[in-house]
Amino acid sequence: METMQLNIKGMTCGGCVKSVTGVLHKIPGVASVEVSLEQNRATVVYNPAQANPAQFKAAVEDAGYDVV
Ligand SMILES: [Cu+2]
Repeated sequence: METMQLNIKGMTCGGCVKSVTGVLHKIPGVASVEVSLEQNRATVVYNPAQANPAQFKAAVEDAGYDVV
């Protein structure tokens, strides 16, 4: 397992945290997701054989947020 952090722009409330968490969790190979609204950050634990950071960025952007 590997851990990576995404800096996310555009989250304003608990609903945003939920949707970001949800889209990241849906990606096969993602083991855990922790999203901090205060820090504008998502911490993703994933299996690098199944998932890669480019997918995380795309999923968050598809949900309507920016990855910086
Ligand atoms: Cu929101």
